[in-house]
Amino acid sequence: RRVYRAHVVVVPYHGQGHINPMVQFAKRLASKEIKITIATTSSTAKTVQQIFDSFSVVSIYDDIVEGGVAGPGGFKGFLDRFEAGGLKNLTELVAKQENTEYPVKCLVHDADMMWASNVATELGIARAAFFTQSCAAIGTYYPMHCDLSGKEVPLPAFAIPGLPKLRTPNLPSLGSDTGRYPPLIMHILRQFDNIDKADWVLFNSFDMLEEEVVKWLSKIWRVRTIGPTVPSVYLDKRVADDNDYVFNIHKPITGTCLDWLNKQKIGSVVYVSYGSVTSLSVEQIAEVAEALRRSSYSFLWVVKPTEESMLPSNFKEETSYKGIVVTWCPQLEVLSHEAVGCFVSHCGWNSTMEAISFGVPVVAIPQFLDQIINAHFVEQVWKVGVVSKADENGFACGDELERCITEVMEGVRGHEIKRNAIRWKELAKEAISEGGSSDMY
Ligand code: BUP
Repeated sequence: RRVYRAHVVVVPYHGQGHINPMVQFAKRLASKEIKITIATTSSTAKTVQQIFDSFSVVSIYDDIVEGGVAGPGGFKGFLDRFEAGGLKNLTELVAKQENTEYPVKCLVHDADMMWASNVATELGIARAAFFTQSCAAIGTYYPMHCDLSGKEVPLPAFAIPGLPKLRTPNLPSLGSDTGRYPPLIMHILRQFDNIDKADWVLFNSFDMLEEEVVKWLSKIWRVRTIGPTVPSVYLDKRVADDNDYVFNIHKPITGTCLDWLNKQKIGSVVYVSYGSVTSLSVEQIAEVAEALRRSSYSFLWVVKPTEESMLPSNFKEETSYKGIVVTWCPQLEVLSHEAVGCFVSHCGWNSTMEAISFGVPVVAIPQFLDQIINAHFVEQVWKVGVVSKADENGFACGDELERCITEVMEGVRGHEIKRNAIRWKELAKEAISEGGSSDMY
């Protein structure tokens, strides 16, 4: 019979970019004799349970609260239903454990679901808020929240200590996009509503990676960096059998691109992905296609199923001698494959951390929100890649993308970038290893 030190309930938000970091963290906790219950939506619960049969995974929402964002009230209506249902069901779940051998000692909740902290307060248990964005991105949003809620702003967003001075184009795209994303932006800023009461504030990052920002945020909250949250098998190999990842919360993936990668030369492939959220326009797709057609390197390009029909006619046939286009790939296996030479990435935080963890140089093609500041760090702070410059249409043209790919793949700069990428990979491994800065919990 297993004996545990404590029982922790982990409450991830059900989006693709949120599940993995929190489930991976749960695995790390479980390896330290902590009993884990994961509470999530019914379909995510099913996927997570299939992959991780050692956890208790419970559903606290019917899928996913009547109609999701397409239901009554749009995004805001969905969030309100989500919150009301979550509060009730999570309270019941935790309360039910009270007289068992392992009552719940702590809630680890996605910072996106700040209402979960009210459950902890009401039931008198500890709580940790988990951010799935970088310390720097959160550090730039926080003063905006203070500003809106009339609190004293700890420091202006433009002067995070120890960082190169950030200019407006490097900041998360709040200012320029308020018209386009108001409910989303307000949702992001709500993450801070009662953050001051959190017992811990967790980040999927590591101290060395964001040293000065971590120091600054640690003066405001009890910050703990716990990343990178990639499976142990890829880094320190300390957690037994830790090689699974929820690659796609919607469907299982097939392995065809790995067979193709196995046939490519070391460091010869450009891996291109705009992530699971961004949808490209026909014009953008044409520019990426042009860059890949002209580049002297092979490519593996992930497009959305909806984008496939937007590819230039005959593109797949004409480039089949050097590249493949897929609608999903097992990104960790791809990034850790020796054939991959660089990652053309939208720089979502998971993708950025994964590139850092595997020492893969980046061509950054940020689209919005925190991707902008992540891309800035990639080029200016960690020096592991270059940011492609947008033209008057707001995206990188084929020439520019091709130039960036060449810059990262070859020459003196490419060599330096590769060296830096390998150094960060080693530091990431050190952070997560026993006694490392991300192992202190
Ligand atoms: Br696309 C894709 N395969 O083809 P996001 C993503 N992933 O394994 P991020 C795959 O999904 P945003 C694919 O490794 C990451 O851990 C990927 O991807 C994996 O996250 C996870 O959504 C989520 O692209 O971007 O990079 O944080 O900010 O857009 O959510």
